[in-house]
Amino acid sequence: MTKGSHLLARYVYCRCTNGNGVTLKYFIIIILVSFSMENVFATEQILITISDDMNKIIFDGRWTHLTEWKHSSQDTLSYADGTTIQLRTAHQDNFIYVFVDAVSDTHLDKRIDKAMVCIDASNDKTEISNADDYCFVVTLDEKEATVLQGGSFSESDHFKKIAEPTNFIGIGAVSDENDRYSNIPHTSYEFRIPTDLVGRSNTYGFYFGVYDGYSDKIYSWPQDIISDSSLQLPNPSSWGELVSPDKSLPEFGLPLFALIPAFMFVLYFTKFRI
Ligand SMILES: [Ca+2]
Ligand SMILES: [Ca+2]
Ligand SMILES: [Ca+2]
Repeated sequence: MTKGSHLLARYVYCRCTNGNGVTLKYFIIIILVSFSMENVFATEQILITISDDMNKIIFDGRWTHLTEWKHSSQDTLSYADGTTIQLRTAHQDNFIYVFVDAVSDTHLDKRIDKAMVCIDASNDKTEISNADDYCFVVTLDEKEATVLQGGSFSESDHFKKIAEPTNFIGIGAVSDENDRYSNIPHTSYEFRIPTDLVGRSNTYGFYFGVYDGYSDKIYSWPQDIISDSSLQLPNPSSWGELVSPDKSLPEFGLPLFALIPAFMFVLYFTKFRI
């Protein structure tokens, strides 16, 4: 069963009379799916879409042309101080593509402003990061990204820097007139994350943050994450989820669908007439 739901089977004996006055007896199996509302709705989700165009992305850290990221999911994130971030996500073949468009960050703090995208490959939401948690940190105007992998290395150090994975790309830049949301120059970041690293899943743990050096603030998703330090990565237990709804419905996985034919089969063969 998927997390947050429980499957219960109940057998009910039914003695009924049909329209012709014939008494029928049935054993009816009632399958109940009960959801833990706390688990299902406590985790925020971003829905990622499959795309045919992501392999055409030109990785320059900005909208290279007006329709470059058109065939991707869009999430508009608004913050209490008026800040807006446009997030675009898609997957194609062996990559997850993420575009963080920090529309409100018009203070161009080169080599300071940054965006970080984190994926919990198994979505096990541990309090302390583990080896399937990865964070990709891209700094404005720096050529190399920083890639971090989780693990308990010391009481305060739960991520370590690793070599850039093969085929990973992360780049930050200043937007230009091709930006879909604003003509005022601002920071934006493009990521290509290989599934060879994070695996293929319909549901990843997911977190991202945009750090603005001018205000010394981090704008994160999920938004209610409170961190001791603006640059400290929050624990995976507080991350949201990146969900691929076009592959399967996470809360109604295969086990339930597989039981429906079985239910019909049992119902048919337990029906009998006196
Ligand atoms: Ca681009
Ligand atoms: Ca994990
Ligand atoms: Ca800035």
